[in-house]
Amino acid sequence: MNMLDSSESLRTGILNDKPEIKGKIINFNFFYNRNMKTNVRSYTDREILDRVKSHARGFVDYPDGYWLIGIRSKEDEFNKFDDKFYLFYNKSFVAVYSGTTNPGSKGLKEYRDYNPDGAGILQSDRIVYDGYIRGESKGREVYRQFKPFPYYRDGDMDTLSEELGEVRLEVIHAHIHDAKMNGEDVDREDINGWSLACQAFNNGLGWDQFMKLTEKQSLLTYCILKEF
Ligand SMILES: [Ca+2]
Ligand SMILES: [Ca+2]
Repeated sequence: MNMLDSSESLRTGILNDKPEIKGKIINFNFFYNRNMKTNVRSYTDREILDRVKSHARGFVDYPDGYWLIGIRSKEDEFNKFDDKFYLFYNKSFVAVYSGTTNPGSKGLKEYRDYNPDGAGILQSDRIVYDGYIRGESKGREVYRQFKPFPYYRDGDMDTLSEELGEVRLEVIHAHIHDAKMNGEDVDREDINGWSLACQAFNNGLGWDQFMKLTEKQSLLTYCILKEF
């Protein structure tokens, strides 16, 4: 099978608008906003798969079906959608999107409005199997967190999103969702209140594609890696 090289795709910046259907897998050369600007470097599929196996705490095996990997930017630019989401189908790369795996200004600076201990930061280098379920949040379809994903509370009020203090383990409604306004794609750059711990895609077209590809899948495995 012709495996895709995601790093090559990202470098060339070509949008393939005719997905090639191979068995159950819909292969895009890649799909993301051409103007996607993240601070995460590009990877080959193999690099990502190997890293999940060697670094994601909780790893047992590669999930069947679709699963998602967030890669958290080392640069950690304040309040920016500077991370990436890689969609795989078992061990095959499907697509890459931009977004955030960490809260923005509202979460980091105004967490006292909703939690006295700090902004929720999901743990990186961690995988949780079938921890998300397709459902509804604020009137639109999302993947809802329904199993605990280890997380931290960052309460130091600086501009960094950090894994500080004890590891906590409850469901904190850190859903996987879009960042549209009333269903309209505005291709946001600033996180503001769009993530208080949530995993948010900032490009609406990419989000729609992700949700279309995964529409028959109720449960989703999610992994977060630190940029490496
Ligand atoms: Ca980030
Ligand atoms: Ca901080």
